[in-house]
Amino acid sequence: MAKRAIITGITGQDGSYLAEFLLAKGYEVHGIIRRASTFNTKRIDHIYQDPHSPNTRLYLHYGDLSSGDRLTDLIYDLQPEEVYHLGAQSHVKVSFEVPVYTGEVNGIGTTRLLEGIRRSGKDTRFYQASSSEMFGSAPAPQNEATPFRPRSPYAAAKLYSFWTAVNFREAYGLFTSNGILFNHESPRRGETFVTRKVTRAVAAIRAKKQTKLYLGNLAARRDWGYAPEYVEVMWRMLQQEKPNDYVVGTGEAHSVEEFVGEAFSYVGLDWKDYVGIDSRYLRPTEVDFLLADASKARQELNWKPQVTFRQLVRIMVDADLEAVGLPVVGEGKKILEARVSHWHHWDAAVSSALQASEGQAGDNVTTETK
Ligand code: NAP
Ligand code: G4F
Repeated sequence: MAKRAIITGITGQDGSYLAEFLLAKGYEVHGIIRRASTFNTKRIDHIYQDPHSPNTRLYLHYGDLSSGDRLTDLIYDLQPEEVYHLGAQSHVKVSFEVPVYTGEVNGIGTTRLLEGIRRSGKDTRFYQASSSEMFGSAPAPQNEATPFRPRSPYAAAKLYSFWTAVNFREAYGLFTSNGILFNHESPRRGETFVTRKVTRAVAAIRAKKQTKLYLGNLAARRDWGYAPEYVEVMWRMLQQEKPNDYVVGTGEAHSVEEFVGEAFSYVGLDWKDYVGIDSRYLRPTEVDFLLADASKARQELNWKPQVTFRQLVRIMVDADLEAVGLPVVGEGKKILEARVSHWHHWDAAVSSALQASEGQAGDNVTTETK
Protein backbone atom coordinates (compact mmCIF):
# COMPACT_ATOMS: atom_id res chain seq x y z
CA MET A 1 0.00 0.00 0.00
CA ALA A 2 1.12 3.54 -0.75
CA LYS A 3 2.47 5.47 2.21
CA ARG A 4 0.37 8.50 3.11
CA ALA A 5 1.91 11.89 3.88
CA ILE A 6 0.48 15.25 4.92
CA ILE A 7 2.34 18.38 3.84
CA THR A 8 1.61 21.73 5.47
CA GLY A 9 2.77 24.59 3.25
CA ILE A 10 2.33 22.52 0.07
CA THR A 11 1.75 25.68 -1.98
CA GLY A 12 5.17 27.09 -1.00
CA GLN A 13 8.54 26.60 -2.65
CA ASP A 14 9.56 23.55 -0.60
CA GLY A 15 6.07 22.09 -0.30
CA SER A 16 5.64 22.02 -4.06
CA TYR A 17 8.98 20.29 -4.64
CA LEU A 18 8.37 17.86 -1.80
CA ALA A 19 4.95 16.95 -3.21
CA GLU A 20 6.56 16.14 -6.57
CA PHE A 21 9.27 14.13 -4.85
CA LEU A 22 6.82 12.09 -2.75
CA LEU A 23 4.48 11.47 -5.68
CA ALA A 24 7.46 10.21 -7.67
CA LYS A 25 8.19 7.86 -4.76
CA GLY A 26 4.64 6.47 -4.93
CA TYR A 27 3.18 8.26 -1.88
CA GLU A 28 -0.40 9.41 -1.46
CA VAL A 29 0.03 13.10 -0.69
CA HIS A 30 -2.38 15.32 1.24
CA GLY A 31 -1.65 19.04 1.20
CA ILE A 32 -3.14 21.62 3.53
CA ILE A 33 -3.88 24.89 1.81
CA ARG A 34 -5.28 28.21 2.98
CA ARG A 35 -8.43 29.73 1.64
CA ALA A 36 -7.51 32.86 -0.34
CA SER A 37 -9.55 35.21 -2.48
CA THR A 38 -7.07 34.71 -5.31
CA PHE A 39 -5.46 31.48 -6.49
CA ASN A 40 -2.54 30.44 -4.31
CA THR A 41 -1.84 27.06 -5.92
CA LYS A 42 0.28 28.14 -8.87
CA ARG A 43 3.33 26.13 -7.70
CA ILE A 44 1.31 22.91 -7.61
CA ASP A 45 -1.21 23.38 -10.41
CA HIS A 46 0.91 21.22 -12.71
CA ILE A 47 0.67 18.23 -10.36
CA TYR A 48 -2.95 18.66 -9.43
CA GLN A 49 -5.01 15.55 -10.03
CA ASP A 50 -8.76 15.33 -10.48
CA PRO A 51 -10.14 13.76 -7.28
CA HIS A 52 -12.66 11.86 -9.43
CA SER A 53 -9.87 9.97 -11.12
CA PRO A 54 -9.39 6.44 -9.71
CA ASN A 55 -5.61 6.87 -9.68
CA THR A 56 -5.49 10.16 -7.81
CA ARG A 57 -2.67 10.43 -5.29
CA LEU A 58 -2.69 14.16 -4.55
CA TYR A 59 -5.45 15.65 -2.38
CA LEU A 60 -5.83 19.20 -1.11
CA HIS A 61 -7.63 20.18 2.09
CA TYR A 62 -8.40 23.60 3.49
CA GLY A 63 -6.82 24.37 6.83
CA ASP A 64 -4.84 27.02 8.65
CA LEU A 65 -2.05 26.69 11.16
CA SER A 66 -3.69 29.35 13.30
CA SER A 67 -6.63 27.06 14.02
CA GLY A 68 -6.17 23.68 15.68
CA ASP A 69 -9.49 21.84 15.29
CA ARG A 70 -9.19 21.31 11.58
CA LEU A 71 -5.58 20.14 11.83
CA THR A 72 -6.47 17.60 14.51
CA ASP A 73 -9.41 16.35 12.45
CA LEU A 74 -7.27 15.92 9.35
CA ILE A 75 -4.59 14.00 11.23
CA TYR A 76 -7.23 11.84 12.92
CA ASP A 77 -9.11 11.15 9.67
CA LEU A 78 -6.10 10.60 7.40
CA GLN A 79 -3.87 8.69 9.85
CA PRO A 80 -0.75 9.57 7.84
CA GLU A 81 2.55 7.71 8.16
CA GLU A 82 4.43 10.99 7.77
CA VAL A 83 3.72 14.69 8.35
CA TYR A 84 6.01 17.28 6.78
CA HIS A 85 5.39 20.56 8.57
CA LEU A 86 6.57 23.28 6.16
CA GLY A 87 3.79 25.85 6.55
CA ALA A 88 4.96 29.15 8.02
CA GLN A 89 5.06 32.92 7.76
CA SER A 90 8.53 32.44 6.35
CA HIS A 91 9.76 36.00 5.77
CA VAL A 92 12.21 37.22 8.43
CA LYS A 93 11.77 40.96 7.75
CA VAL A 94 7.97 40.62 7.75
CA SER A 95 8.16 38.89 11.14
CA PHE A 96 9.28 42.21 12.70
CA GLU A 97 6.09 43.77 11.36
CA VAL A 98 3.74 40.93 12.41
CA PRO A 99 5.50 39.34 15.40
CA VAL A 100 2.37 38.06 17.15
CA TYR A 101 0.98 36.45 14.02
CA THR A 102 4.39 34.94 13.27
CA GLY A 103 4.54 33.42 16.76
CA GLU A 104 1.00 32.11 16.42
CA VAL A 105 1.60 30.40 13.09
CA ASN A 106 5.31 29.44 13.23
CA GLY A 107 5.31 28.59 16.93
CA ILE A 108 1.94 27.50 18.29
CA GLY A 109 0.94 26.08 14.89
CA THR A 110 3.50 23.33 15.42
CA THR A 111 2.10 22.44 18.84
CA ARG A 112 -1.35 22.16 17.28
CA LEU A 113 -0.07 19.57 14.81
CA LEU A 114 1.96 17.66 17.38
CA GLU A 115 -0.98 17.53 19.76
CA GLY A 116 -3.11 16.18 16.90
CA ILE A 117 -0.56 13.44 16.27
CA ARG A 118 -0.20 12.60 19.95
CA ARG A 119 -3.95 12.34 20.41
CA SER A 120 -4.48 10.29 17.25
CA GLY A 121 -2.42 7.48 18.82
CA LYS A 122 -0.82 6.58 15.49
CA ASP A 123 2.97 6.42 15.20
CA THR A 124 3.09 9.19 12.63
CA ARG A 125 6.56 10.52 11.82
CA PHE A 126 6.92 14.30 11.95
CA TYR A 127 9.33 16.61 10.11
CA GLN A 128 9.76 20.11 11.52
CA ALA A 129 11.06 22.79 9.16
CA SER A 130 13.57 24.39 11.49
CA SER A 131 15.87 27.10 10.26
CA SER A 132 19.46 28.29 10.31
CA GLU A 133 17.97 31.66 11.35
CA MET A 134 17.74 30.12 14.84
CA PHE A 135 21.56 30.40 15.05
CA GLY A 136 21.26 34.17 14.60
CA SER A 137 24.42 35.79 15.95
CA ALA A 138 26.17 32.52 16.87
CA PRO A 139 29.61 32.38 15.20
CA ALA A 140 29.94 30.47 11.93
CA PRO A 141 30.22 27.67 10.97
CA GLN A 142 27.11 26.39 12.73
CA ASN A 143 26.26 22.75 13.47
CA GLU A 144 23.90 20.81 15.73
CA ALA A 145 25.99 21.67 18.80
CA THR A 146 26.05 25.44 18.17
CA PRO A 147 24.01 27.41 20.74
CA PHE A 148 21.01 29.23 19.27
CA ARG A 149 21.01 33.04 19.35
CA PRO A 150 17.84 34.09 17.46
CA ARG A 151 17.68 37.63 16.06
CA SER A 152 14.07 37.97 14.89
CA PRO A 153 10.51 37.08 15.89
CA TYR A 154 10.66 34.54 13.04
CA ALA A 155 13.71 32.83 14.52
CA ALA A 156 12.30 32.91 18.06
CA ALA A 157 9.08 31.27 16.88
CA LYS A 158 11.02 28.62 14.95
CA LEU A 159 13.06 27.94 18.06
CA TYR A 160 9.88 27.38 20.06
CA SER A 161 8.83 24.82 17.45
CA PHE A 162 12.26 23.20 17.43
CA TRP A 163 12.13 22.58 21.18
CA THR A 164 8.47 21.54 21.10
CA ALA A 165 9.34 18.87 18.54
CA VAL A 166 12.25 17.72 20.76
CA ASN A 167 10.00 17.73 23.82
CA PHE A 168 7.28 15.62 22.16
CA ARG A 169 10.02 13.16 21.16
CA GLU A 170 11.34 12.92 24.72
CA ALA A 171 8.04 13.16 26.59
CA TYR A 172 5.81 10.95 24.43
CA GLY A 173 8.21 8.98 22.25
CA LEU A 174 6.94 10.61 19.06
CA PHE A 175 9.15 10.32 15.96
CA THR A 176 9.93 14.01 15.44
CA SER A 177 12.94 15.23 13.46
CA ASN A 178 14.15 18.79 13.00
CA GLY A 179 15.80 19.76 9.74
CA ILE A 180 17.84 22.88 10.50
CA LEU A 181 17.99 24.02 6.91
CA PHE A 182 20.17 26.85 5.65
CA ASN A 183 18.85 29.08 2.86
CA HIS A 184 17.75 27.20 -0.22
CA GLU A 185 16.51 28.80 -3.38
CA SER A 186 15.08 27.96 -6.77
CA PRO A 187 13.03 29.45 -9.59
CA ARG A 188 10.02 28.83 -7.31
CA ARG A 189 11.45 30.96 -4.48
CA GLY A 190 9.06 33.63 -3.20
CA GLU A 191 9.58 36.89 -5.08
CA THR A 192 10.48 38.98 -2.01
CA PHE A 193 13.41 36.86 -0.80
CA VAL A 194 16.67 38.43 -1.85
CA THR A 195 17.85 35.86 -4.41
CA ARG A 196 14.63 35.78 -6.37
CA LYS A 197 14.19 39.54 -6.06
CA VAL A 198 17.60 39.88 -7.72
CA THR A 199 17.13 37.28 -10.47
CA ARG A 200 13.69 38.67 -11.38
CA ALA A 201 15.14 42.17 -11.52
CA VAL A 202 18.00 41.02 -13.76
CA ALA A 203 15.47 39.55 -16.19
CA ALA A 204 13.18 42.61 -16.01
CA ILE A 205 16.14 44.96 -16.59
CA ARG A 206 17.25 42.87 -19.56
CA ALA A 207 13.66 43.03 -20.88
CA LYS A 208 13.71 46.84 -20.40
CA LYS A 209 10.79 46.67 -17.98
CA GLN A 210 12.79 47.87 -14.96
CA THR A 211 15.70 50.29 -14.56
CA LYS A 212 16.67 50.06 -10.91
CA LEU A 213 16.79 47.48 -8.11
CA TYR A 214 16.65 48.57 -4.46
CA LEU A 215 18.10 46.30 -1.79
CA GLY A 216 19.06 46.43 1.88
CA ASN A 217 22.18 44.96 3.52
CA LEU A 218 24.57 43.68 0.85
CA ALA A 219 27.17 42.50 3.36
CA ALA A 220 25.15 39.66 4.93
CA ARG A 221 26.51 36.22 4.11
CA ARG A 222 24.36 33.17 3.52
CA ASP A 223 24.89 29.49 2.75
CA TRP A 224 22.68 29.21 -0.33
CA GLY A 225 21.71 25.82 -1.80
CA TYR A 226 19.30 24.51 -4.41
CA ALA A 227 15.85 23.78 -2.91
CA PRO A 228 14.92 20.44 -4.57
CA GLU A 229 18.01 18.85 -3.06
CA TYR A 230 16.83 19.99 0.36
CA VAL A 231 13.37 18.41 0.18
CA GLU A 232 14.99 15.07 -0.51
CA VAL A 233 16.90 15.30 2.77
CA MET A 234 13.64 15.98 4.65
CA TRP A 235 12.37 12.64 3.42
CA ARG A 236 15.63 10.91 4.33
CA MET A 237 15.31 12.15 7.91
CA LEU A 238 11.96 10.42 8.28
CA GLN A 239 13.31 7.14 6.85
CA GLN A 240 15.93 6.80 9.63
CA GLU A 241 15.60 4.23 12.37
CA LYS A 242 15.48 6.96 15.02
CA PRO A 243 14.39 10.61 15.03
CA ASN A 244 17.13 13.20 15.18
CA ASP A 245 18.07 16.80 14.35
CA TYR A 246 20.25 17.70 11.38
CA VAL A 247 21.94 20.79 9.99
CA VAL A 248 21.60 20.97 6.20
CA GLY A 249 23.57 23.32 3.97
CA THR A 250 26.31 23.46 1.37
CA GLY A 251 29.25 24.50 3.59
CA GLU A 252 29.94 27.53 1.40
CA ALA A 253 28.83 31.09 2.13
CA HIS A 254 28.57 34.15 -0.11
CA SER A 255 27.51 37.72 0.51
CA VAL A 256 24.38 39.26 -0.95
CA GLU A 257 26.70 41.48 -2.97
CA GLU A 258 28.39 38.42 -4.48
CA PHE A 259 25.00 36.98 -5.44
CA VAL A 260 24.04 40.26 -7.07
CA GLY A 261 27.36 40.49 -8.94
CA GLU A 262 27.11 36.93 -10.20
CA ALA A 263 23.51 37.36 -11.40
CA PHE A 264 24.11 40.62 -13.28
CA SER A 265 27.39 39.51 -14.84
CA TYR A 266 25.76 36.29 -16.10
CA VAL A 267 23.68 38.44 -18.48
CA GLY A 268 26.57 40.81 -19.23
CA LEU A 269 25.57 43.70 -16.95
CA ASP A 270 27.47 45.57 -14.23
CA TRP A 271 25.33 45.52 -11.07
CA LYS A 272 26.72 48.88 -9.89
CA ASP A 273 24.85 50.58 -12.74
CA TYR A 274 21.49 49.33 -11.46
CA VAL A 275 21.48 48.61 -7.71
CA GLY A 276 20.55 51.18 -5.08
CA ILE A 277 20.22 50.84 -1.30
CA ASP A 278 16.91 51.51 0.44
CA SER A 279 16.91 51.43 4.25
CA ARG A 280 13.39 50.02 4.33
CA TYR A 281 14.89 46.63 3.49
CA LEU A 282 17.21 46.69 6.51
CA ARG A 283 16.23 44.67 9.58
CA PRO A 284 16.24 45.95 13.19
CA THR A 285 18.61 43.08 14.00
CA GLU A 286 20.47 41.33 11.19
CA VAL A 287 21.95 37.85 10.95
CA ASP A 288 25.39 38.54 9.50
CA PHE A 289 26.90 35.19 8.71
CA LEU A 290 25.35 31.75 8.26
CA LEU A 291 27.53 28.85 7.16
CA ALA A 292 26.56 25.22 7.60
CA ASP A 293 28.70 22.48 9.00
CA ALA A 294 26.52 19.67 7.67
CA SER A 295 28.89 16.80 8.39
CA LYS A 296 26.29 14.92 10.45
CA ALA A 297 23.78 14.94 7.55
CA ARG A 298 26.53 13.90 5.17
CA GLN A 299 27.53 10.95 7.33
CA GLU A 300 24.18 9.74 8.66
CA LEU A 301 21.88 10.65 5.77
CA ASN A 302 24.42 10.24 2.99
CA TRP A 303 23.44 13.69 1.74
CA LYS A 304 25.67 15.93 -0.32
CA PRO A 305 24.37 18.78 -2.47
CA GLN A 306 25.27 18.74 -6.17
CA VAL A 307 24.40 22.27 -7.27
CA THR A 308 26.98 24.96 -6.49
CA PHE A 309 26.40 28.66 -5.77
CA ARG A 310 27.38 29.74 -9.29
CA GLN A 311 25.13 27.10 -10.83
CA LEU A 312 22.22 28.09 -8.60
CA VAL A 313 22.48 31.70 -9.80
CA ARG A 314 22.48 30.53 -13.42
CA ILE A 315 19.48 28.24 -12.93
CA MET A 316 17.49 31.06 -11.34
CA VAL A 317 18.45 33.75 -13.86
CA ASP A 318 17.68 31.48 -16.82
CA ALA A 319 14.26 30.66 -15.36
CA ASP A 320 13.43 34.31 -14.85
CA LEU A 321 14.62 35.24 -18.34
CA GLU A 322 12.31 32.57 -19.70
CA ALA A 323 9.47 33.87 -17.52
CA VAL A 324 9.70 37.34 -19.12
CA GLY A 325 9.86 35.84 -22.59
CA LEU A 326 13.56 36.37 -23.29
CA PRO A 327 15.93 33.72 -24.62
CA VAL A 328 17.90 32.09 -21.80
CA VAL A 329 21.68 32.37 -21.59
CA GLY A 330 21.48 28.61 -21.30
CA GLU A 331 24.02 27.46 -18.73
CA GLY A 332 21.37 27.13 -16.01
CA LYS A 333 19.09 25.00 -18.11
CA LYS A 334 22.02 22.80 -19.15
CA ILE A 335 23.06 22.25 -15.53
CA LEU A 336 19.64 20.91 -14.66
CA GLU A 337 19.46 18.67 -17.70
CA ALA A 338 22.91 17.25 -17.06
CA ARG A 339 23.21 17.04 -13.31
CA VAL A 340 20.00 16.55 -11.43
CA SER A 341 17.13 14.11 -11.43
CA HIS A 342 14.17 14.52 -13.71
CA TRP A 343 11.56 15.79 -11.29
CA HIS A 344 13.01 19.15 -10.32
CA HIS A 345 13.20 21.33 -13.37
CA TRP A 346 11.58 24.73 -12.98
CA ASP A 347 8.85 24.36 -15.52
CA ALA A 348 5.70 22.29 -15.41
CA ALA A 349 6.79 20.00 -18.21
CA VAL A 350 8.71 17.66 -15.99
CA SER A 351 5.79 17.06 -13.70
CA SER A 352 3.45 16.56 -16.60
CA ALA A 353 5.89 13.95 -17.78
CA LEU A 354 5.74 12.34 -14.36
CA GLN A 355 1.95 12.25 -14.49
CA ALA A 356 1.88 11.02 -18.07
CA SER A 357 4.18 8.14 -17.16
CA GLU A 358 1.61 7.14 -14.55
CA GLY A 359 -1.44 7.69 -16.73
CA GLN A 360 -2.27 10.82 -14.71
CA ALA A 361 -1.73 13.61 -17.21
CA GLY A 362 -4.53 16.11 -16.89
CA ASP A 363 -3.55 19.65 -17.70
CA ASN A 364 -5.19 22.53 -15.91
CA VAL A 365 -7.78 20.46 -14.12
CA THR A 366 -10.11 22.71 -12.19
CA THR A 367 -9.84 21.91 -8.51
CA GLU A 368 -12.70 21.91 -6.10
CA THR A 369 -10.65 24.41 -4.19
CA LYS A 370 -10.78 26.98 -6.98
P1 NAP B 1 7.23 29.57 1.50
O1 NAP B 1 7.51 29.43 0.05
O2 NAP B 1 7.03 30.93 2.07
O3 NAP B 1 5.95 28.67 1.82
C1 NAP B 1 5.27 28.77 3.05
C2 NAP B 1 4.02 27.93 2.99
O4 NAP B 1 3.32 28.04 4.23
C3 NAP B 1 3.03 28.34 1.89
O5 NAP B 1 2.41 27.20 1.38
C4 NAP B 1 2.02 29.16 2.68
O6 NAP B 1 0.74 29.22 2.09
C5 NAP B 1 1.96 28.36 3.96
N1 NAP B 1 1.39 29.11 5.08
C6 NAP B 1 1.73 30.33 5.52
N2 NAP B 1 0.96 30.69 6.56
C7 NAP B 1 0.10 29.67 6.77
C8 NAP B 1 -0.97 29.45 7.69
N3 NAP B 1 -1.31 30.36 8.59
N4 NAP B 1 -1.65 28.27 7.62
C9 NAP B 1 -1.32 27.33 6.68
N5 NAP B 1 -0.33 27.49 5.80
C10 NAP B 1 0.37 28.65 5.83
O7 NAP B 1 8.40 28.88 2.36
P2 NAP B 1 9.51 27.83 1.89
O8 NAP B 1 10.70 28.57 1.43
O9 NAP B 1 8.88 26.81 1.04
O10 NAP B 1 9.92 27.19 3.30
C11 NAP B 1 9.24 26.05 3.82
C12 NAP B 1 9.45 25.99 5.32
O11 NAP B 1 10.84 25.86 5.61
C13 NAP B 1 8.99 27.21 6.09
O12 NAP B 1 8.54 26.76 7.34
C14 NAP B 1 10.26 28.03 6.27
O13 NAP B 1 10.14 28.85 7.40
C15 NAP B 1 11.27 26.92 6.46
N6 NAP B 1 12.64 27.22 6.02
C16 NAP B 1 12.86 27.67 4.77
C17 NAP B 1 14.17 27.87 4.35
C18 NAP B 1 14.46 28.38 2.96
O14 NAP B 1 15.60 28.82 2.75
N7 NAP B 1 13.53 28.30 2.03
C19 NAP B 1 15.24 27.59 5.22
C20 NAP B 1 14.95 27.10 6.49
C21 NAP B 1 13.64 26.90 6.88
P3 NAP B 1 0.38 30.34 0.95
O15 NAP B 1 0.95 29.81 -0.34
O16 NAP B 1 -1.09 30.37 0.99
O17 NAP B 1 1.06 31.61 1.38
O1 G4F C 1 16.41 36.25 1.27
P1 G4F C 1 16.21 36.69 2.66
O2 G4F C 1 14.97 37.45 2.98
O3 G4F C 1 16.34 35.38 3.56
P2 G4F C 1 16.64 35.16 5.11
O4 G4F C 1 16.30 36.33 5.93
O5 G4F C 1 18.03 34.64 5.22
O6 G4F C 1 15.59 34.01 5.48
C1 G4F C 1 15.40 32.90 4.63
O7 G4F C 1 16.29 31.88 5.01
C2 G4F C 1 16.06 31.35 6.33
C3 G4F C 1 17.12 30.28 6.57
O8 G4F C 1 18.29 30.87 7.03
C4 G4F C 1 14.66 30.79 6.39
F1 G4F C 1 14.45 30.24 7.62
C5 G4F C 1 13.65 31.88 6.11
O9 G4F C 1 12.34 31.32 6.09
C6 G4F C 1 13.94 32.47 4.73
O10 G4F C 1 13.68 31.47 3.77
O11 G4F C 1 17.46 37.58 3.14
C7 G4F C 1 18.78 37.12 3.00
C8 G4F C 1 19.73 38.28 3.32
C9 G4F C 1 19.41 38.98 4.64
O12 G4F C 1 20.61 39.22 5.33
C10 G4F C 1 18.79 40.30 4.21
O13 G4F C 1 18.99 41.37 5.13
O14 G4F C 1 19.59 39.27 2.31
C11 G4F C 1 19.53 40.53 2.92
N1 G4F C 1 18.86 41.47 2.00
C12 G4F C 1 19.45 42.56 1.44
N2 G4F C 1 18.55 43.21 0.69
C13 G4F C 1 17.58 41.41 1.61
C14 G4F C 1 17.39 42.51 0.78
N3 G4F C 1 16.59 40.52 1.88
C15 G4F C 1 15.39 40.72 1.28
N4 G4F C 1 14.39 39.84 1.50
N5 G4F C 1 15.15 41.82 0.48
C16 G4F C 1 16.11 42.72 0.20
O15 G4F C 1 15.87 43.70 -0.50
